Amino acid sequence: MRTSAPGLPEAVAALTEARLWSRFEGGETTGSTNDDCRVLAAEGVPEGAVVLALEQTRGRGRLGRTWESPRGGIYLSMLLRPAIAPADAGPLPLVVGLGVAWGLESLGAAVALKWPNDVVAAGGEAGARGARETGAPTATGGKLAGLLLESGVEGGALAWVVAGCGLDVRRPDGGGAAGAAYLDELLAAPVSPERAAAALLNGIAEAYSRFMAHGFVPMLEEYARRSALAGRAVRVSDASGEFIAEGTVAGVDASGRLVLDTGGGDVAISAGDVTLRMPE
Ligand code: BT5
Repeated sequence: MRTSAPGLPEAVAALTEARLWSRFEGGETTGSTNDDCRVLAAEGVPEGAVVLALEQTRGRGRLGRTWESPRGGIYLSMLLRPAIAPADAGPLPLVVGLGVAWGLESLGAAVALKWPNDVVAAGGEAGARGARETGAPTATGGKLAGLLLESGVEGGALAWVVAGCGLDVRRPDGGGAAGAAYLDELLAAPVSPERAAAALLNGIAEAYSRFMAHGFVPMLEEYARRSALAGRAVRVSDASGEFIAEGTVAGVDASGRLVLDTGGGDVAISAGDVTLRMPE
């Protein structure tokens, strides 16, 4: 299943400072690093294993969607075994997202977080202005990275979490995925996929260890500062595209839920897809 490119796991291991990551696997091409990492989870491998690939043939997004995974990106999945109750795991995707943001910032990229699981190029005021002028439906920058967290519960406890991250590093020939952004285009100089992976792993380890030590509440401000949605008018829909709610984003709460001011009171949403409403 995995074809080994000598060097990818070793190269990333050598560049990664965080001690959380204890085992590096993978290679050039695989189906899905999340699938490979889930095998490790089922085998009882301890927390801290990382599976890497330079290309995926069956990259998965959420809800059965596809993650386009050509050469030029980096695809990685991390095995975590947080000793927390399943009910307390809500903030984990946001924690990992914040770690990805820190990692990308350490490389010099300006990024923002789009609840629940997207890391986008920072749009900022210029992006919002551009969207108003062109009538474009989104005022955030393009999607730079996506996260897919999967977990298993055994005997009422969270037994494993596989956190998968796909990062667009270099635009592939042919233009790339619709609405995607590419790390190289945000940086003064190109970065290797190995270095990008190590930066992500360092950032995620820092965010995860802070979360495990102190919980999500002390991280809320760091998250809010990078929010691509704060104050924006949005619509949230469920997996089948059915309307859940719309309103102005007030923030995220201690459980990682998106809080919307609907005009008739606040609602907190734990899962869904967010689209920005057209500026009026
Ligand atoms: C995600 O899903 O954003 C989660 C993506 C997780 C991918 C990683 S790669 C390593 C690990 N192994 C896997 O098999 N998966 C994980 P979602 O929010 O459902 O977004 C999917 C949508 O993003 C698609 O429907 C497209 O619209 C868009 N998309 C697909 N490929 C993209 C890309 N390379 N860059 C930017 N946007 C993309």
